[in-house]
This record gives sequence, structure tokens and C-alpha cells, in this order.
Amino acid sequence: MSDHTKQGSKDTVKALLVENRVFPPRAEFKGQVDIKDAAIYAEAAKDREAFWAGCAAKLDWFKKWDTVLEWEAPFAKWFVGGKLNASYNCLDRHIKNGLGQKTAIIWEAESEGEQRILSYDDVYTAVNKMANCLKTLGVAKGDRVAIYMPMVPEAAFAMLACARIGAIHNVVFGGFSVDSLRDRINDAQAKLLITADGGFRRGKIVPLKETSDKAVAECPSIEKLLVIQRTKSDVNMKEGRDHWYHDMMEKADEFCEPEPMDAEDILFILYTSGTTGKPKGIIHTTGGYLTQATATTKWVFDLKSEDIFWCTADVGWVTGHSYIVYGPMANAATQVMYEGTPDFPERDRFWKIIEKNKVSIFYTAPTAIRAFMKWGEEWVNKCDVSSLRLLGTVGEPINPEAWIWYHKHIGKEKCPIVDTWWQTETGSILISPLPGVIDTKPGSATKPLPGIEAKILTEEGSEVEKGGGYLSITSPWPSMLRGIWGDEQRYKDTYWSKWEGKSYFPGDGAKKDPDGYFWLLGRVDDVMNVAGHNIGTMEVESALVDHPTVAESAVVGISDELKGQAIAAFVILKEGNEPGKEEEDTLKQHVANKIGAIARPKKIIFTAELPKTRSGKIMRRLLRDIAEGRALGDVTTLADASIVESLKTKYSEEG
Ligand code: 6R9
Repeated sequence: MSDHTKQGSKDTVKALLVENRVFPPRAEFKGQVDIKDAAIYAEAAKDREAFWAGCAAKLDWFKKWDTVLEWEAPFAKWFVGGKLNASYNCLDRHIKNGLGQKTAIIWEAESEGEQRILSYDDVYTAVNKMANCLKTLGVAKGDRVAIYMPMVPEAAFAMLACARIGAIHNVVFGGFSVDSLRDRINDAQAKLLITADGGFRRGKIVPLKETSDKAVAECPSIEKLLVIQRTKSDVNMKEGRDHWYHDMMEKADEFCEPEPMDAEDILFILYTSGTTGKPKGIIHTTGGYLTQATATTKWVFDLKSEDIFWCTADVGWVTGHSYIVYGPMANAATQVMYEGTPDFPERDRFWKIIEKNKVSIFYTAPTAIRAFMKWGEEWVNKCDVSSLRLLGTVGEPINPEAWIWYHKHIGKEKCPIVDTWWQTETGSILISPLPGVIDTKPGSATKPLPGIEAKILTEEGSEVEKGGGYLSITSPWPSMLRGIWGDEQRYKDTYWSKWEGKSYFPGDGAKKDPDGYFWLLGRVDDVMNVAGHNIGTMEVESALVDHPTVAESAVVGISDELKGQAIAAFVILKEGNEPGKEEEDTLKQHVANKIGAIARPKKIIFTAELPKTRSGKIMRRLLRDIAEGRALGDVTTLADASIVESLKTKYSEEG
């Protein structure tokens, strides 16, 4: 293992890669892990198509494919000519294999004590009946169905019921507003909306039906609403248009033939707003998506039959699609699904759920981990989380300090951590350690998974062997997006124009260290240029969070007459620390010590919250607007709009 600490001290940007702590898989873990042999990487690279065909063969196909891959860049078709059904693969085949009694979902309501335990038989029956309800409501193969639901098992049933009859689901996160819901329904031209009377969030009712009513008033394509009862709140049911799920389910037939879908038939559309621009309807098809979501769930989490898996994402995000619904269920996993927030009724709720259900695999986001750090380890220390054997993260780069905290306080220094890099567009995890094979380094997603070819490229497209550049996926993979709904040109422009259609551009910056490890640096739009040096926001943020008083930070570049750009840092202090001039100077100096004087923030703005998308990603674009005193750009994907307003006021007051 090479020693990165010897890098030239003047090379400011590389300095933060002086994260030389290395965590090899522990012997106990290695002793039981399914994939132990690093040879899988070379094997897959030798013949990628054969490798993925081997993974596809683990699913049940009604008809085998004729061709593994047809690649006419930038359009891929995988498993051409094959026929299968995703709901069949997630349910029927397990029941045929005698697993009907196995627990599929342990659902924890937000209110403590309320729990539902559903076997694969239970889910199978519900999905079949619901599929029949959809048919009764006039939904046919190829129709789009919008799903706007709280985190209840019926959200998963709805997705699988669509898959069963070949309808294309379009899940819209239950926290989105009227306008966001309306736009996503209209863009996809959905015929049916599946929603609920409401959902619970921190003890309050989120009025989903009311929001739905307002949205569909401006959605001419919507013919019917199917409404699940969760909160039993009073809602308007429009005669002829709105139907109660429980009424329809009572009368529904128990079996619905699964529709044989072409491998390339669309399974779902999912809108990604990311941190920039108008939402794009990302298209995923059936065969390739299911193959890779299923395989990666098994390898990355070392998933075994007896595991209790818990992914804390919402089904409204791609993580919920791939690692709550399709990946775990295609593997016949037992999983926890939780309705609420980590701090309800108290800040130990996640740890209580782990203790109660003996969760063994826990997959969450860095933003959540930083919140746990801010709250302090006393919350987890009250609970017995010794059932955990593997931890994962997704959604953002994880700064080394948060990684170490997660490792120490949640994993008790025994659980490997898989930092998984992927996107809505990639459909499943592409860069992540195989936990029994790869030594992990805090803050690095390590290496591309077997079967994935990823490189770091320069603007011109030449490969960077050591150092920074643009992340690129250089050959097609089964679960890649097949396009943007209704906008082929935007698909080509956004993802394939950078290197003339040859290579996929995810929009992220990355660096490779001398061991060939990938360090994700965030969106390239966020990279700062200070006096001619490219500095990733991630690097300065990591340096700040490395200081004991800091819980979270977000860094942006602001115009500077002298240096082109200077650094402004928004900082959330850990509870019990005082903001002020002294703290500000200490933190500036700390960053200068960690990275070099070039990265010393010009301004530090203390704040209690940061503007985030509803999936927890920091919206640096808005922070730049604030820091530059500009009018705010599009704020529709913001989780809490009041945060930017108060930051704006604060910023202008402090100058
Ligand atoms: C799965 C998901 C995708 C963007 C992606 C990148 C960031 C996700 C990451 C990560 C560093 C990781 N991202 N995982 N960055 N390390 N492990 O989050 O999909 O919502 O589409 O976001 O999230 O910037 O490009 P999505």
C-alpha cells in the first residue's frame, strides 16, 4: 500500500487525499462472506457480456434472450429478445421455491409499537389483487401510473402491481408539493394516480390526498385515483374518479397473470431533479435493470437468506426502487421498512428499530450520519445494535470523519462500510467495495464493481491515472438509463456530449489515488477555482467537519477580484458550541492547516440548517445565489424553503 502522505505539500488539492487510514475486511467477516476472491474483477473484465449474462441467468425468464447486448452508442439494449416479469421474479418464484412463509417486510409505523409483518405469501396476494384493481380501473400494459405515497407497504405493492401488468410506474416522493407532483404526472401523461388519504411525519398528518386533488385538477391525462387509507383523515372522494383501495381489494380476484415483458420494455420512469435544472424522467427497462439491481444487492451487502436488511431511503428515490423494492425482493430478502423520521419520537428511533428487529445490514445516507453525529453518540449507546454486521452509505460523498464516526459508534469497529456511488441514471450501484475483497478507505467509494468500466477523464477524454478529472463510465452496463422520457436530445446532450457519444458522463468529479481508488468529489458544477487551483467543495467540507466543533458544512465559490473565486463556508456547529469571531478564525485556520492556505475560507457563515433537496443533498447552487446576493433560482425541489430565506437575511446582515 503506498503512502499518500508523501505527496508534495504544495499540491493543495491532493492534500486532502491524505486519508491514509485503511480498513481491510476483518477476519470474522471474511470468514463468512460470499465473494472472497478478487478474481471476479478480472473474470468480469475479460468478457463483460458473458459476466452480465451469467447474472441475468439467475433470474427467471419466460423466454431466454437471443443477444446479450446491442450497443449503438448512446443507445443500449440488453438481453434482447428475452421475456420476463419483475413482479414474478420478486414474488412468484420465491413462493414456488417454498419461501412463501418467509417474512418479506417488517413494517414499522412512525408511532412506536405499530408494526406489520408480511410474508412473501402476503405480499404476493396483495400485489395480485392490486394488479387486478389496476386493470379494473382501465390500466393496461404501457400505461403510466403515478404513485404518490407515504412509506407504507402498499407503496411497494403498487410498484409491483404495475410491474405485474406491464404498466410503467412513476413514483413521486410523498414530500413533493402540488406543482412538482403535477409536473411529473403531466410530463409522463399518467392515467392513474395511486395515493393515500395522508401520511404521518413527526406525528403530524401530511395531506397527500388534498395535494393530489390540487395537482390532478391540472392533469388532464389522469382518469382515476386509487386511494389507500392510512391516516383515516377526512378527504374528498370525487364520485366516479376516486376509489378506495380497501373497497376495491375486497372484491378483487386473487390471481393476476404476470405479463411477459420484453427485456427492453419500460419498467419505470423516475424523475430526477438533482441539484440543478428541470426534472428529467429517467427511463429504466425490465431485464437489465432487474439483473443488476438483484446482483448488486447480493454482492455489495453480502446479503444472505437470514439477514434482516434495512435501507432507510424513501421509495420515492431510486435507492428505494433498487434497494427496497426490486433488489431485496428479487433476492427474497427479509427487510425492515420504516414510515417515519430518525428523530421521532426521539433521536434514538433508528437504533431502537435495529435493536427490536435485529437488523443486520443497514444502508443510509451521509446526511443522516452527520445528523446522528450532531445529536451525539449517547442516543445509539442506549440501544443494543450488536446485530449489525454491515453498513452502507449512499447519496453523497461521505467525509472521512463521518465515516469514522459511523464505523466506531454504529458499527462498533466490526462492520465493514460500503460507500456506494451510483445515480438514478445508473439504476444500481456502480462504484463500491465488495466488502470481503476490498480494503476500504474512509471517504472513498473504492473501485468500480465487477462488470463496470469506469475511468477518470480529462475534458479532452484522455485518462487520468492519478489525480483529478471527470468521472466517466466507459462501457455500457445493464441497468443504465435508456433515455429521458420524451426528450431524446436532452439524453444525448446531458450524458453523452462531453466525449462525443463515446462515454457516459455522470456529472461528478473524481480523483484516483496511487492505489487506483476512486474519490468522488461531488457535482462538477460545484468545483471551485481559487487562484487557478481547482478545489472540490468536498475537500474543504471534509476539512471543516474534521474539526471537533463542526457537525456539517457546505462550501461554495464566490467571486473574488483577486483570486477569481474565494471560498464561503456555511457551517453547522455541533450542539453546545458557540458561533462567533473566535470560532470563525479557528475554523479558517483549521482548513488552512489541513489543505493549505489556498483553501482558507474567506467567509464562514454559521447556520442551524442547510438548504437540501428532499433526498438530503445540499443545494450549493442556492448557497451560491445567497453568497453572491443574487435572486434565488428554482427552489421547487427544496425540502424546506424557509431555510434559504433565513440564510439570505443572515448573510446580508453579516455582510
Ligand atoms: C443513488 C443516488 C446521484 C448523485 C451522484 C453523486 C451523488 C451518490 C454517492 C455520491 C459520492 C457516493 N452520490 N452516491 N457521491 N459518493 N457514494 O443518490 O441517486 O439521487 O440520482 O443522485 O449523488 O453526485 O451523481 P441520485
